[in-house]
Amino acid sequence: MSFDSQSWLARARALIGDAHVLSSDRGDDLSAYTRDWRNKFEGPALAVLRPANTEEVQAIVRLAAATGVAIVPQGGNTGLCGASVPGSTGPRAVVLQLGRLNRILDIDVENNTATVEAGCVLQTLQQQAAAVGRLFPLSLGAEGSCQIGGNIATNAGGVQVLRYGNTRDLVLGLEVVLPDGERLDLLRGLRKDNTGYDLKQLFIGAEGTLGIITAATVKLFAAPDARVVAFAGVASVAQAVQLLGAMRQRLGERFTAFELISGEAIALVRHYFPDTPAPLQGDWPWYVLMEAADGGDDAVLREAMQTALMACMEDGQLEDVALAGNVAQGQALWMLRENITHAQQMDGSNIKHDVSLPISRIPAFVAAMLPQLAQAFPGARPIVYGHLGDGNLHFNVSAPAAIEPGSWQLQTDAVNQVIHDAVAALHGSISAEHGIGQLKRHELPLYKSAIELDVMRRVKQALDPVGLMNPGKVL
Ligand code: FAD
Ligand code: 2HG
Ligand code: ZN
Repeated sequence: MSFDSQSWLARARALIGDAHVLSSDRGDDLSAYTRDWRNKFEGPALAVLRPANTEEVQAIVRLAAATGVAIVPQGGNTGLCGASVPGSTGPRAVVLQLGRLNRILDIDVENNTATVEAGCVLQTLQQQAAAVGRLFPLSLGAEGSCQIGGNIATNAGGVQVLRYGNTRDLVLGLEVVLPDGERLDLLRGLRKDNTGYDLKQLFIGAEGTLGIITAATVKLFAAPDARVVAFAGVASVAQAVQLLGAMRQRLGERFTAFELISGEAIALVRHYFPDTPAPLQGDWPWYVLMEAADGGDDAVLREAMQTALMACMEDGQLEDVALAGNVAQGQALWMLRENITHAQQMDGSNIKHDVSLPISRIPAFVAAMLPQLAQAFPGARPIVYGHLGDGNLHFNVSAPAAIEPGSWQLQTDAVNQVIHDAVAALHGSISAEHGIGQLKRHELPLYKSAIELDVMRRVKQALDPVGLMNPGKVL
């Protein structure tokens, strides 16, 4: 039987309301939903559907399953690997945008949990938790627009993993609509539960390929009263790794963030955001942004941070350091770090790498990679930074200054091979926190064992045998 898109759209509109089914045939502009944040991936969608609640999600999923229409779940569309938009080939698809499921259902202060709908913007959850003296620690540059459902579906990392772990470590319960429209209620706020397989883990980091997350119960923590930010110049990545070890030893659980930033990355941010102040007098090849947080008095934490940093300086673990004097200065230091992605995007074409390695191996990896890239791709500009405290580097390579527009992306496979082969040789990962999506789908079989891929395919087959849940992503 031939597919009648008009009657499909009419059925969808009857299920969730006329205004919440966007389609190009009636003049709606779908590009904000069908093109990814980097403008790298774009695919056609029959419609963009914006359901209001779990029941409406179920109704749409059932309609799609019955009519062979694929579903691309979408949160804030800030993902960096093309997983949140339709592929350019594959089955007819709709984008299921979760933004209207945005309620905070419950904050249980005594249990230290929040239960939220999937479309709640991360920053809103952070703010609502703070309003009751609690911290939701997931923190990343896109927090003003990414959604908790997207964070869970990508197992997002961010800048506080050092202290609080990845998103996976923050999720206690989930509600999921399965590819056949069944509602799987795992929405529990328990810290201990050994009643068989931990099913929620399947959906965390699955990039929407196994079902649609509609709600989650997440952990909250005591909101720290004191927070201190420091910015150090170091002579090498090896020195930064020594500094990391020494600061963790001295500050313990109070140490919450340790971000490595290359001199090139700082220069790029200061070029595109000229109001950004220089945090240190001199120039260093590498910088480190550190944060500590604790309950109690700001002055006490500041004193502890200062003492630790001075000891590190005496021990030769850093070259120069500045401590933010107040909240605004701390935020300005963080903007230096958070604006790197934007500055590199403004600067033109770049090939992103989101790799993780044992921290001890990172200095040798960087030392080997930089000359190797320079030799293989003359003029290429590595912009290296990342969550060194988690062993996660964004080893992004910007196009040589004099190059035909568009031609640097043609080098993607060749550049990836140099970097990812080296990562694999050191038993690292080619995707530490951003995921696989469309971007690295063809590389996954090169770096993951056949048996791991086989088990992943069996899980996919068990939950989504027809393959309509975010097809063309991950596997
Ligand atoms: P989307 O981009 O909409 O979707 C991402 C994936 O999740 C897709 O596969 C999509 O199908 C799926 N999905 C979305 N919602 C659901 C749902 N409800 N149910 C099932 N599947 C769903 N990432 C990091 O890990 N760390 C960082 O530090 C970081 N910093 C960033 C900084 C900037 C400036 C930008 C633009 C991105 C950054 N990211 C970072 C990447 C991105 O923000 C994260 O991956 C984020 O978690 C994606 O959330 P989202 O709501 O935008 O999801
Ligand atoms: C970050 O750490 C994000 O800032 C984005 O993960 C990294 O843009 C990138 O490559
Ligand atoms: Zn990152």
